[in-house]
Amino acid sequence: MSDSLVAAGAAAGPVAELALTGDVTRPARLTVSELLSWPQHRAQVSFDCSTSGIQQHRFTGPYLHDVLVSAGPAFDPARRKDRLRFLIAVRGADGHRALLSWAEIDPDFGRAPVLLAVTIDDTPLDRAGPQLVLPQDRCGARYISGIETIRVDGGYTVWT
Ligand SMILES: Nc1nc2c(c(=O)[nH]1)N[C@H]1C(S)=C(S)[C@@H](COP(=O)(O)O)O[C@H]1N2
Ligand SMILES: [Mo]
Repeated sequence: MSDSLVAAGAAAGPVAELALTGDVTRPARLTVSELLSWPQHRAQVSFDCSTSGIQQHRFTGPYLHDVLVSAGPAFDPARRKDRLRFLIAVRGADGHRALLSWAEIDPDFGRAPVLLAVTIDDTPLDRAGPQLVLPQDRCGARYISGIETIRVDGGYTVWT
């Protein structure tokens, strides 16, 4: 990249960082450009918003499942039953939050092709931060943008 483009990027503001935390052996802080190191997938989606109506977008990015597996979730990957109590809590910089279950995105269970998008409609999300993309959702509310934190949780407090 040319020096002028680097300078333009810097002038437009700092890049966002996503914190990957919770019951994982390798917690991480990831920028959008670091999310490009996982295999990239495309999704063309349509979702309904109660305030703005139907929206259609194209997203690219890694599977959420691939990124979370890299962080080393605290279960035995060989034992399918062990994964069923795990939750994934996603929070945007504005405080908007939603939960997924681990089983929802696990290839052995719900197999939902959820993306951690790095582009929306060909626009990079480096400064805004990644966006959750759930092609299986009819409603847009879980398409959390500007993701700041993803916490993998073994549900230890839920089951007490
Ligand atoms: N961070 C964040 N992401 C969010 C929301 C929000 O309030 N904060 N709203 C959700 C809702 S309700 C919808 S329908 C989609 C699209 O909303 P938008 O058109 O406001 O982007 O984004 C979702 N992602
Ligand atoms: Mo919405």
